[in-house]
Amino acid sequence: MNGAFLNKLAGILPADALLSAPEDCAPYASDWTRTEGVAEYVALPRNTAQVSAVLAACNEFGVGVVPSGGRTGLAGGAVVGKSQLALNLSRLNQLGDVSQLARTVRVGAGAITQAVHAHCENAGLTWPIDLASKGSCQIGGNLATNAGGLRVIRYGMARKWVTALEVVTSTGKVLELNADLEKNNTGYDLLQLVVGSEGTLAVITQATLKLVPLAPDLGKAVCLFALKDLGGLPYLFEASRKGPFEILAFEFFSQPCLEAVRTKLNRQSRLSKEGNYYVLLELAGDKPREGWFESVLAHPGLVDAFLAESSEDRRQVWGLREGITESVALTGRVRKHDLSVPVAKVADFLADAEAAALDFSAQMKLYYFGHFGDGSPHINLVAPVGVTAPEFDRACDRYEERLFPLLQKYRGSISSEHGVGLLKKKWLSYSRSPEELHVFRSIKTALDPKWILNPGKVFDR
Ligand code: 2HG
Ligand code: ZN
Repeated sequence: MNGAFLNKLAGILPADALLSAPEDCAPYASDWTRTEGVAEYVALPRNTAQVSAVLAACNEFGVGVVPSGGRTGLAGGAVVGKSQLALNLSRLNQLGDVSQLARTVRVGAGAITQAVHAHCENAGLTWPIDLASKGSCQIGGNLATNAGGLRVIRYGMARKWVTALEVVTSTGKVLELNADLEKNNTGYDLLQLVVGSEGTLAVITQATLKLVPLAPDLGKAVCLFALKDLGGLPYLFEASRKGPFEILAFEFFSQPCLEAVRTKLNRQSRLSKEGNYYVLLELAGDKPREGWFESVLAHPGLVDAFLAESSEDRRQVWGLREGITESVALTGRVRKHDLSVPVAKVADFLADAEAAALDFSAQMKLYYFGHFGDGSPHINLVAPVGVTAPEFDRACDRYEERLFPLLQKYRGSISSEHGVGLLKKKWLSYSRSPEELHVFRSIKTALDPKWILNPGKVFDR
């Protein structure tokens, strides 16, 4: 890295806020995808003024800068490339007072999501974005990637739950976007443009989050269903929608996922019969009407059900779903996909995706799970024991050449929630037209004329 640039950085940041020892920098080079990165220098600013000065310096010297938070991303969005500066926002972790009147809280980009939940709980409120990675991920990253999570069916994605952002542009200008207004109909919505832009348009430094009352535990129930086949999934979803009750989550997973959670994490299901697929239905409000379970279970595609009403039982059932990512990672080399198709088509799409994988069944195994109710299935491809990494990677590449055209046929999206980052970039044209990508590039150039912000992520120049 250029000496004059480094001297400038050293004048902006105190010594403990600029890391250069390889062992200190290494953890900041990548994310949960473990994609190889190279962080030679890591800036750890404490406040917005420092972020602004660092970005102005990067812009002046044309140095690429990779913003990051908890680095829990699953698309390689925080992976640092050669000669790029890692800009980690973890130290901007202030938690402001909760406003009961406005039902908001102002927090720093580096505030850990779970810490925000705990902070707001004291006031009987919560930020309703619930993610399996909540113990490590940070608000800035949640917003920069428009995170989804486990209760999108009830609350939507992260972008719905923010009323103001403080951001720093590529040239170091600090902008306050939207100033906490509930209604603001004055031209382009710059706040929403930054949300989901994966650090390519501006760096988020603070956010005002919208809160909701904590859902009362009373009356909350979690049901785990075992299903014989994929056809049971849309049936059960429709039956649940007719409840009548409020659906807080409608998640699904396949038998290999349950098997992985059992063997790797030693978590057991309380069902007495096995299925090929499982559904976790969380509901609140009114209980299902008399006889609802019996009538649903009479369907030939449903095998068994377990109703968890105590908080311990509910925790156990959620533990099966929440343990999948970790246990699959312990099973073998993984390639991840978070896809999106119209909810009415998820089961058909999965059947086709499974058929397309038959030729590669010796080199890779399919693990399905995810957010059925949002039309958002995750397909994790996993290397069986004895298959080498190059064999597995080749099979995945060939499978993807079938999977993505199939997805396009279903008018789906290559990423429902993890984002494009580095790893999905080559598939972006399956979800976005050349005309859209042209607009993307014009917006990028307008906000980041030298293309220094998270270079090489989402799309290329
Ligand atoms: C989830 O739904 C996350 O648990 C992670 O989006 C998905 O590991 C994955 O592929
Ligand atoms: Zn997910």
